[in-house]
Amino acid sequence: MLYPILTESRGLMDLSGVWDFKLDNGKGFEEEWYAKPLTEPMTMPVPASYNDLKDGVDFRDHYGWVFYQRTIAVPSYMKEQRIVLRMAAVTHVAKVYLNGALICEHKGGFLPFEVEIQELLQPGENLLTIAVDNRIDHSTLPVGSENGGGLLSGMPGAQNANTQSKPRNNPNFDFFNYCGITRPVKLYTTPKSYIADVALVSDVKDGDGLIDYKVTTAGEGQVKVQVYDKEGNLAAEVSGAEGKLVIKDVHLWQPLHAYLYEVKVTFGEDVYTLPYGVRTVKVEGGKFLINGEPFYFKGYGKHEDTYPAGRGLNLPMNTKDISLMKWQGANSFRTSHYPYSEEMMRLCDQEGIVVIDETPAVGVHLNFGGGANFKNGKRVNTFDPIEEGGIRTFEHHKDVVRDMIARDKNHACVVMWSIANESDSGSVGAYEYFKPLYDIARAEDPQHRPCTIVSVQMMNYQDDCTIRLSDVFCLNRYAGWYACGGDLEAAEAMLRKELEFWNSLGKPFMFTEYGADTVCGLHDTVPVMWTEEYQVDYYKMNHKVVDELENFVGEQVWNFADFATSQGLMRVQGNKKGIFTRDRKPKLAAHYLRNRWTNIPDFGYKK
Ligand code: GCB
Repeated sequence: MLYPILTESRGLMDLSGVWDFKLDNGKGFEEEWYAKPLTEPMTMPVPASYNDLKDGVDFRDHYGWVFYQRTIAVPSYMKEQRIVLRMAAVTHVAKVYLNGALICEHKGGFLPFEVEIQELLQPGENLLTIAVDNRIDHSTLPVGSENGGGLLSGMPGAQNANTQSKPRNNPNFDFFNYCGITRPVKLYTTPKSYIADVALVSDVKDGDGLIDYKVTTAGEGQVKVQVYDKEGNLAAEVSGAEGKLVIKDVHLWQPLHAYLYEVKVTFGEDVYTLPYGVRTVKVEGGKFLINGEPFYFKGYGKHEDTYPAGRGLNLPMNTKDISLMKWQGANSFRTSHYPYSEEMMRLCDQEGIVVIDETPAVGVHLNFGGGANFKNGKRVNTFDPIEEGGIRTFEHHKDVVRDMIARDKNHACVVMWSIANESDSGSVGAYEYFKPLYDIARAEDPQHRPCTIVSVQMMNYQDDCTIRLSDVFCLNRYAGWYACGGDLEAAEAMLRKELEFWNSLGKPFMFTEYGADTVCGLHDTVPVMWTEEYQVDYYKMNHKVVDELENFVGEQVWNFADFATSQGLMRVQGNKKGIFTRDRKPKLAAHYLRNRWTNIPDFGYKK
């Protein structure tokens, strides 16, 4: 799916701004709130998560539908155009109404969807309503617990469904269930015959860039593709909907040294341009190769999480985060635990930041941390048949893998797909659940990037189905925190034993998470858990181990910054594993990592 842009043939209108807003009181649909102006609406900015924007616990923790509304009018000179309404992300379910009629529905809170509206618009003002549902359960991604406490259910004090004062979301994941219209809503136009999609795959031979391209179109016309370099010189040109472009003496896109060409596609009257970096990605033996050189990932698992926008698009913070990463010598991050905004992906292309792109499949694990899940008194395993209470995410999971790749396939920054985070990948039925998802990812990605599942720490890691499926083993490991917390010596022995196993498998492996909660400003002369000193010692111990292992190709710390979560005994106003605070001030470990990472090359660290 193409990102909406302004070109010589395409118009673009951003509907960002202050919309009318109302929480559903249970009667919104019955009373058809979408058919007329909302009565006594609140103000609400779009894009943003609504939760932190008005005060009161009932507002923040609202369960169910909300209604957003505004009017739109489209200039009459656009009448002959195709007019598309595009929502970049609505979390988690959307029903879109125009003048009271339902015009589209969408499930999944982190990927775009669109609908043609030129035939539906009335002259003058039109009433646009977007109803948004934030409920999560065993059929949604991310997954919500249906039994109460969610991820924290194994912990003392957690409520189960029967003792909760009212229905609420119980995330089976460790981040706040921010929701609303979190990314821009836009109107764009195209000529009636238009470019629907572009797919690019590059290779490099004898210093030249070879780009296989495919343009999907609707209607009548001839396709022409031109590639311009940074100075605006024509570097390649070819006709036809499919074929090969050759760029002589190509400038490669390199980590932290981005170079983007502009690919200009013309089809009849329609013109679409996209920035494109030429680079190759390959896994060979125990190495992760970018442009044929062994790359070492240094960086983070992140969140789209800022105050008070929640998961709402925050362009200044995206820029600041990349600046902080560069200050530290980091070169990469993972879009934990959902696809990030298109604006962030485009920024990473421009800034040379390497990205592991992750679906919103988090919480596909009904027995997390040994916590059991029951139906009719019988223990239910994650991948048991649906009738017996097993997870119901499979069909939706296929959609999000497909849609993420459809959206992000041309980004140079994306070097690997993460199909899920910390699912129940060691249990019976996991292979059968995940194998088809890897197959889809491998078939849908024209660039055939490596695929992975980010795996959870478990006792029986030898049973992890990702061993059979992943191109790179991505491990989330907390030796010295959740395991052997406070005893770094024991943690070191435990970690070394496990990592030697992964090293012996002959494929590259890396940390996609490791970390220790740290309250900024808490210090001690002895490294005690939660202090800034402990966080530094925790990382030093982990690095001692991973530096010994030749197939270990990267360290992504958990987390870049402190972030909001549900409440629980292990969370102090959120998760405190950030190397930066939520407002991006460095903890002690930020300086330690800066020193380490500026001394580790991006390429050739593991000989
Ligand atoms: C994990 C999860 C992440 C949590 C983290 C933690 O393994 O993938 O979402 O936030 O642990 O801090 O517990």
